[in-house]
Amino acid sequence: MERKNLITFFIGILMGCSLLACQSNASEQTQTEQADMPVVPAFCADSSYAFIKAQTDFGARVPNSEAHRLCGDYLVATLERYGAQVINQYANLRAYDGTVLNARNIIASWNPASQNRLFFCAHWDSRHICDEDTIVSNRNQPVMGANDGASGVAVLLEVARLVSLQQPHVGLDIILFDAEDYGHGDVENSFCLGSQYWAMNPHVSPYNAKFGILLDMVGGKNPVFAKDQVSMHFAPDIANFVWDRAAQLGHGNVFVPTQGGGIIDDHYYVNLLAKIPCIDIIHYREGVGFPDTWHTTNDVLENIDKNTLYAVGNVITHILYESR
Ligand code: AHN
Ligand code: ZN
Repeated sequence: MERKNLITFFIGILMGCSLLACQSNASEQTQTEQADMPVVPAFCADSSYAFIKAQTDFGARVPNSEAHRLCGDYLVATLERYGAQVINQYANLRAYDGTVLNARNIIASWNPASQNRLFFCAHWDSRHICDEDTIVSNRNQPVMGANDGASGVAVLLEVARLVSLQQPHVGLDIILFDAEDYGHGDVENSFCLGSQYWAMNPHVSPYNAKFGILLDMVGGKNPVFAKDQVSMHFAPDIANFVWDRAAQLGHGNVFVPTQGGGIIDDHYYVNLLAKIPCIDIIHYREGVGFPDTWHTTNDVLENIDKNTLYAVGNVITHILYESR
C-alpha cells in the first residue's frame, strides 16, 4: 500500500470505530439526528391529566371569581417554572349581559427573539352557566369545565414541561385566552372576548407566527376531531398537514379527515383580526354537535379520557419538534 493510501485507510478505520462507538452507546437522539430526524419527546398523558385536576381543584374558573384569579396565578407560576417569559394581558371586557369581566390573557413565550415561531392556544376560563343541562335546576350552576377549558390548557402545560427539558428548533408561544365562554348563542361575537381582545391588541407588536393551533375540548370520551369549516377556510394547508401527521402517528380514528361544522371559536378571531393562520382541534361532529357533557354539570374530571389527551398531545408535540 502506498503511504497516501495507508493514511486514508487508517483514517477510514478511525472513523469507522468512532461511528461504531457512537452507535453502540448512542442515545436515540444521536441516531435519529444523524438521519436528520428530530427527536420528539414523549407526551405524558398522566401528567396532562394531573394538570386538569390542578385546575378543577380551584373550582369553576368563571371570570371575576376567586377560583378564576387563583387559577390564573397558578397557570402563570407553572409556565414560569417551565422557563417561559410570561405576559399577563389584563382587560375589562363587557359581556352580553352587561357584566364587566376582569379578563386576563396569559401569554407564555420561549425563545421570544426568534422570528421563526409557532403558537398553541386554548381558553382557560370556564362557563358561568350550565345552560345545556337536561336538569333545569342545574342550569344556573357554573360549568366545572374539565373538558371545556381545562383539557386544552392541560395539554399545553404538558408541552410546556417538555419544552423546559428540550428546546424545539422554533420559538413557541402558548396563549391562554380568557373570557371565551361567557357568551350567549343569540348575541353575535359574545363568545371569545379574550381572543378578540388579543387579536386586536397582540401582546407584542408586531406579532407574527407561522401558524397557530387552538385546542378546545380535547379530553373527552369517544372524541371525533373533524376539520372545521373556519380552519379549512383560513388555513386549509395547516389543517391537512396536522390531520395527515395524526393519521401517520396512528390517531386516524379520532382525527377523522372529514369536514366538520362551522365553529366560531377563538381561532376565528385570530384568523380574521390578527390575520395569522390558526386551526382548531375541537370535539365536534356534524349532525351530533359537541360532546354530551358540553355546558352541563357533567363536564367533570370523571368524564376525561387520558387516551384523548395523549392523541392530541402526541400530535402537537410532533408538530412542534418537527418544525424548522
Ligand atoms: C359555538 O358554540 C358557536 N362555538 C363554541 C365555542 C365554545 C364554547 N367552545 C367551548 N365552549
Ligand atoms: Zn364552552
